[in-house]
Amino acid sequence: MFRDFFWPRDCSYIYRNNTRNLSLTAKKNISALTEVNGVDQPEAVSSSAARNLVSKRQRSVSAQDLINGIFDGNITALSRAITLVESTNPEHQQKASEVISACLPKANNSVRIGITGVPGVGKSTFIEAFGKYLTGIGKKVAVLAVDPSSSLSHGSILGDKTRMEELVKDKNAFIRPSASGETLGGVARKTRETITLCEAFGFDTIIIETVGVGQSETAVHGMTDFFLLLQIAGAGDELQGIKRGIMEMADAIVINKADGDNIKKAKLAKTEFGRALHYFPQKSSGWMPTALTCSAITKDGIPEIWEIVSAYLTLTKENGYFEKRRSEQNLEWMHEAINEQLKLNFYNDGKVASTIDNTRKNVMEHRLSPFSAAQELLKLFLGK
Ligand SMILES: Nc1nc2c(ncn2[C@@H]2O[C@H](COP(=O)(O)OP(=O)(O)O)[C@@H](O)[C@H]2O)c(=O)[nH]1
Ligand SMILES: [Mg+2]
Repeated sequence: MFRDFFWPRDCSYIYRNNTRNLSLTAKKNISALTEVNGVDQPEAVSSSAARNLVSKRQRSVSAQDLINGIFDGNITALSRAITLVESTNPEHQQKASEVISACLPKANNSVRIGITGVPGVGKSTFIEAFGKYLTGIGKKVAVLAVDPSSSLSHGSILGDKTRMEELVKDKNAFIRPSASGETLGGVARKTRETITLCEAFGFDTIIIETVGVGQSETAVHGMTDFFLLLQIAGAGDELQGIKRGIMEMADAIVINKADGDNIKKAKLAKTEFGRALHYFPQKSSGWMPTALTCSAITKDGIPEIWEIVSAYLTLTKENGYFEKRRSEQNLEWMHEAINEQLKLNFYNDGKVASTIDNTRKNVMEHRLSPFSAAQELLKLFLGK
């Protein structure tokens, strides 16, 4: 089991605080390990040993050490690198980008599967069953999530850990709670970089869950090879209430909870979805999306889902779509990174920050058109 799962979302603070305490004590030339106030120092701890420890710890987070650690299969190094990716500290970001650059050449050998569906449909339970099946056939599985709301809900995956009891204990699986962030763009960037790190580490199957709200499906679709929509059989009119765009993105629709009394309804739903899928325009991958049923509880239908993913991989690797799409995704990644950075620079600009509240007020009170307001702020930012 990888410890990462049980750690607080940002475990780096533990590390930082420890290091800071040690540095202080070392500087004051008191013996080390005074992290707990009120606990007497053991006489035997020498200050030189403390200094030694501090320097070791500091060295252990150099970009090169993290890179070596990731390539050596050290899960702590992977977790720390992900924490750097998630950090907003510019120094951390610099280090993260060094690690990512080194990881990129090793990071393409995988299948990335996106999973979406409304809350309650069984995504977490499904990922547990599917993930266990995959590690059972020798795969190394990393589970990540894109959840732009997670700063409020403290991470959907973390909240769901009881649904992934077996996978959490599996030495060939790694589950990382979603990155927090205010913008979907920011969260998506962090997730993409985390994918790179996980792949360089040696995970060959990356599962990315989306909470199924807002635009997170589009973001996850944009970073995966295969997109799976989970559904449950409803009251008969299955297609009601499903966003057309999501159906269009799906490479497979899986009707979950096909167990007990529900089997018959699930089969009917599968037929209805299968028929509906035929009305969508042909995909540029050449793949014909399919509808299936499964039960994440009884595990019925789980192997068949992997068969479908495998068939998709065979087809798209043969016809060149797989590589082409990944290249396109890389370009998209670059553009998104530019957009994100420009936005960040704009909103963090001193002149913009000191004016924007007033400009917002003028726009809200109809004294200034939104377009002119944007132009004014951009002029300030660009210095023109
Ligand atoms: N009967 C049945 N219940 C399921 C199945 N999959 C999930 N559930 C139940 O559905 C509820 C929601 O599941 P969860 O995995 O948390 O859904 P999520 O919100 O999409 O992640 C839980 O009570 C699960 O036990 C299934 O295949 N069959
Ligand atoms: Mg869940």
